[in-house]
Amino acid sequence: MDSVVRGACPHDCPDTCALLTTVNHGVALRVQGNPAHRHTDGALCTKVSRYTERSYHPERILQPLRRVGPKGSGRFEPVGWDEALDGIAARLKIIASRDPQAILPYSYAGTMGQVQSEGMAARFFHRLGASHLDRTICATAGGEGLTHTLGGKVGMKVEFFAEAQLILIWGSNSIASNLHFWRLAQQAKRNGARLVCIDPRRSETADKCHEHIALRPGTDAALALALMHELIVHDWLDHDYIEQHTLGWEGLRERALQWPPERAAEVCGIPVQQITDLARAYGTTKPAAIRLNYGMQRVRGGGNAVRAIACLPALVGAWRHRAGGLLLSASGHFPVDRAALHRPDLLAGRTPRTINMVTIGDDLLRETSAAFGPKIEALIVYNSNPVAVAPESGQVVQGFAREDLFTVVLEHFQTDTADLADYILPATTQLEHWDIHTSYGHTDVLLNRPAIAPVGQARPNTEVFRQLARRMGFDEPCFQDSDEALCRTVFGDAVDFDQLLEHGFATLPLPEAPFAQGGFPTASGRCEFFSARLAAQGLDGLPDHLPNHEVAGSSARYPLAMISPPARNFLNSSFVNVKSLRDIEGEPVLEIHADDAQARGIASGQMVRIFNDRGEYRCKAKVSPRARPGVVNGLGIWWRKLGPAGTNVNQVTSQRLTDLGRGPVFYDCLVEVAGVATGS
Ligand SMILES: Nc1nc2c(c(=O)[nH]1)N[C@H]1C(S)=C(S)[C@@H](COP(=O)(O)OP(=O)(O)OC[C@H]3O[C@@H](n4cnc5c(=O)[nH]c(N)nc54)[C@H](O)[C@@H]3O)O[C@H]1N2
Ligand SMILES: Nc1nc2c(c(=O)[nH]1)N[C@H]1C(S)=C(S)[C@@H](COP(=O)(O)OP(=O)(O)OC[C@H]3O[C@@H](n4cnc5c(=O)[nH]c(N)nc54)[C@H](O)[C@@H]3O)O[C@H]1N2
Ligand SMILES: [Mo]
Repeated sequence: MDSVVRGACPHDCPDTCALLTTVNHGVALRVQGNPAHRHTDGALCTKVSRYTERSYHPERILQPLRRVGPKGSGRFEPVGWDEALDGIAARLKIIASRDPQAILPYSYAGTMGQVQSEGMAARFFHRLGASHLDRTICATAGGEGLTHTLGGKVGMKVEFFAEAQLILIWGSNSIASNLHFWRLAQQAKRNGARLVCIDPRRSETADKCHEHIALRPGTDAALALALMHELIVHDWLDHDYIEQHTLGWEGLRERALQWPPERAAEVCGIPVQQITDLARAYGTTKPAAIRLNYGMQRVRGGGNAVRAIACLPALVGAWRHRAGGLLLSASGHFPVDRAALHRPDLLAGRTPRTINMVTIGDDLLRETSAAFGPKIEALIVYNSNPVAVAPESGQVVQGFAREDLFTVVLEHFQTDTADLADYILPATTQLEHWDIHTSYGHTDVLLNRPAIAPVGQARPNTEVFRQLARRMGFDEPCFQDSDEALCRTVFGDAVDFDQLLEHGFATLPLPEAPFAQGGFPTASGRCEFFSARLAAQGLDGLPDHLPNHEVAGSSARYPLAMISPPARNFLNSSFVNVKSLRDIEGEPVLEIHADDAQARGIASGQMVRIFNDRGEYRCKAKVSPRARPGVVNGLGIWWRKLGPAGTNVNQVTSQRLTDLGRGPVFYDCLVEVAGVATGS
């Protein structure tokens, strides 16, 4: 008899879908979207509808492995769990006895579950006194920009986009990376809404919008300031809203008046009329909604760009309507009890140094010094594939290849990172463990119950840290908590756990139009155009356009700007090894505009070198109108070992940081491209 188990999609995507897994005699037959969950609406993306292919993949790691050959040789031998855990604990103890800060966790959002991400792991590393990891690789520039302006990662309720009359899809390829939002946008379109896509790449989403504004990467703040200029000049302003619910209007007004559309058009590389038309539409259409996404903040000025854009809805009073305003991330709405879950009290007064995950390449190569602290001697990697996803991979690989570095990787698969491990520990997939999920694209809590027993000898991340804690002699009772108990701890009494057990999801009780009467969660309670907090740090109190670190046209040797947004059928570097999905993507490609291709004698299908001072990678060129002149698109994120020359796009990206949030600048990168003669 088949049974159906309620769960949640674990992947790093704004949609966080509710899943139904059909199980027969302990075997998961299929995974579907839960029709009872409104946002999922019974539909899944191609990737996750094949989740059972991932769980039962023939190449899944199903037992602990220990390195035998030299680092990176790829030679491992199977070991029992006890032997592996004893070996790891023994090594960590020796390092910790000198300085626990020489041990570093490295994790991101392989699973977004509150329990299998940092639930037990944070307790373990706090108790150990390991270095903190600054988890910046995706969203901190925009997150900080938003928080300085609106007070948190808060915004419109996503369902009301369906009622908007104008939607700006800004720095988001929604069809690829936010499919359930796209369904709402289409509903709005059918009701007469106008859709505008703001993106240097002519994405699948841009194809389906009424208008596409193909600005240069990293110029969004200039566009936003010019829109403000037009709102002011034409008096398309909601004076009452500005007066009642904002802070710093006079300063912002003065700043925006320095940005006539002609100036922004020059910076953005777009026609003046596109700006003036967009300003008119935004200033005169009600309700107007902005779906901002993280694609536009992976550049030097990403934080300021988000600040500038986040000012727009207040200027026109868009927040008054439930279908007006802006959504970048909804995650700030969730009342997660981090103190109870992560137990920072286990630090017991110690204040370990912090390592930024973006600069792991450089940091693994640093020696002990007063400024840096101890050399990194051990890395515990879980829920992440840094060798493929972190910038400037030449450095990252060199760091991971250090013979004296002790690396443990908890994984489903033999990733590029696992290749460089000392121990690989088999992790359970979402079908095999408990978890509880927040979302950054909607405001429902989802519970994930295990549908099947762990495959092979796989264990949940939590269990690995529980077992390591015991071997390290950490005897606090919190290391005994079961996964179900951890699930209950995440929200405490703030969410009815019995309802989650019964239905699989619960909707947070939030107002339909959160800022219709102001009430922003900032210090002033207003939308802060001017940030006293930033000014106190010696930074600009007002948002501004900050040019890229690597401005297009500034280098004769590297004249092309490169962005590297995700391929539709992968999720960052996850799923690259699922053959049916890899077959759809084909092989790594670089999209290049016909003019740029012609100037270099490059034809579609030809192998090219993409290079700068940081390195070089190779893939096939695709001459395509999806690329604008001067900008090439290296779709990501392939596993290095599956690429033609054993590298991927991050071979050329840089470890420089954003203006706010210490984030990465993946899309702020100059390169040159050249054809490779066949046979070379
Ligand atoms: N299918 C799929 N879905 C995913 C992911 C995936 O890898 N695959 N990744 C997930 C993750 S981790 C995240 S963070 C989100 C990311 O999803 P998004 O936040 O949507 O970000 P990106 O996909 O990085 O970029 C979105 C668009 O921004 C454009 N862009 C690049 N530079 C600029 C710029 O300077 N200005 C503007 N306006 N646009 C720019 C890119 O061309 C791209 O089309 O998606 C999640 N969903
Ligand atoms: N050039 C370029 N680089 C980028 C980006 C880009 O757009 N361009 N995007 C950036 C962004 S937005 C992000 S978020 C990062 C993403 O970087 P990562 O968070 O590292 O994401 P993934 O590459 O998906 O790797 C996640 C790994 O976790 C594993 N995993 C999944 N679930 C579990 C589990 O339950 N337990 C354990 N132990 N492992 C698990 C998966 O098998 C997978 O190998 O990449 C960044 N890198
Ligand atoms: Mo991300």
